[in-house]
Amino acid sequence: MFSQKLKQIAPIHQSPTPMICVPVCAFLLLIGCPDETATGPAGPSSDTDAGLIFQQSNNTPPSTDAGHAIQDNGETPVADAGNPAPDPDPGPQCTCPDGYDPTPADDACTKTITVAATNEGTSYEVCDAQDNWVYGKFGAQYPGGTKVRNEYWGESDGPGTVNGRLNEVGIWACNENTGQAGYDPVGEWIGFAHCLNLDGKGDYLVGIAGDNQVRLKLNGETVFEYLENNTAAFNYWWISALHVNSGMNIIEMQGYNAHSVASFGAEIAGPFPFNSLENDEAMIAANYEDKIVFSTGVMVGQSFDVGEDSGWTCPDGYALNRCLPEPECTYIDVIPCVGESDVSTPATDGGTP
Ligand SMILES: [Ca+2]
Repeated sequence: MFSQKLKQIAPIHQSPTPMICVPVCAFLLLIGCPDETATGPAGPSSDTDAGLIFQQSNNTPPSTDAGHAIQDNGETPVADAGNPAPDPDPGPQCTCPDGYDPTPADDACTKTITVAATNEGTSYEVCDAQDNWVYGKFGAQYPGGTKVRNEYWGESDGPGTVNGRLNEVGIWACNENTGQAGYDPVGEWIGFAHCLNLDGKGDYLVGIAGDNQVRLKLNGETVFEYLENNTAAFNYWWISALHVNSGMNIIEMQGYNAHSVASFGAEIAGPFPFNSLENDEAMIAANYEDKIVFSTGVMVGQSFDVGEDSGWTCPDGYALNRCLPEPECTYIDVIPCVGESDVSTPATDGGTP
């Protein structure tokens, strides 16, 4: 059942805690190079987090953004009390099978089941990860294979140049002894859940990268993952496009450190008009930079929330719901309205709960 109270989004993201960027080159030289690269430390710290301007909160992006199609809070028709006009054409109504309710914009049917989340008893604080020139050195990679290399996405041929999204927003669990990002946890998926509660359907871009593996889920279902133990998971900023229906959607982003040095970065940008991100060219043309609504870069000082042996965990197919005042696990199934075959909308069925 889709409860209206879910529209109240808890302000779970506080302002980022400024981090004092401590040069770590000497430290790195002592401990050896980051894994997967034998070419030395990242050089002078060029962390520019202070220059990031993240205006978003965890709230639903304003529906009045120019240029996107989610604007269903428009004017209310003025009723003429003395001369009742015929009801305006309500447009196609969404009919749903038993157990499903129409989404707020009547664009799909959804079933949600919410159960308690398990607190694993261990909580990792988020620290700014160590920069490295190999992070994002090849730029962004889009689903169709197109690669875009520049300073924003990443472009480096050697230790003297450190840039790109993963260096900008990369984080990992703090080492409690040093107060800086450490190696641990090793061998555990950790990350964040971000809840979108939308008045209308839309498209979103997600960028993700990590040392050593990354995974992206929409409504409990994996939509992108990079599980190879090679350097590509952090040499590229991996872009995915998500179609999301109106109502509640949960995006979960996780990183996995196989060994040694760790970093994980992810960003959500949008909304963009529904079905507007159909190919690499459209995604490249979209204004990702100005539409970021979530970034790991603003999580420093907070806690990782989606873990396996730490943070919060949910049953398979359920997503950690941070729209609620307390974290809970929500299963979200989205299907087309009866009689419609909305092939443009990928199923976000998380499987039978
Ligand atoms: Ca690693």
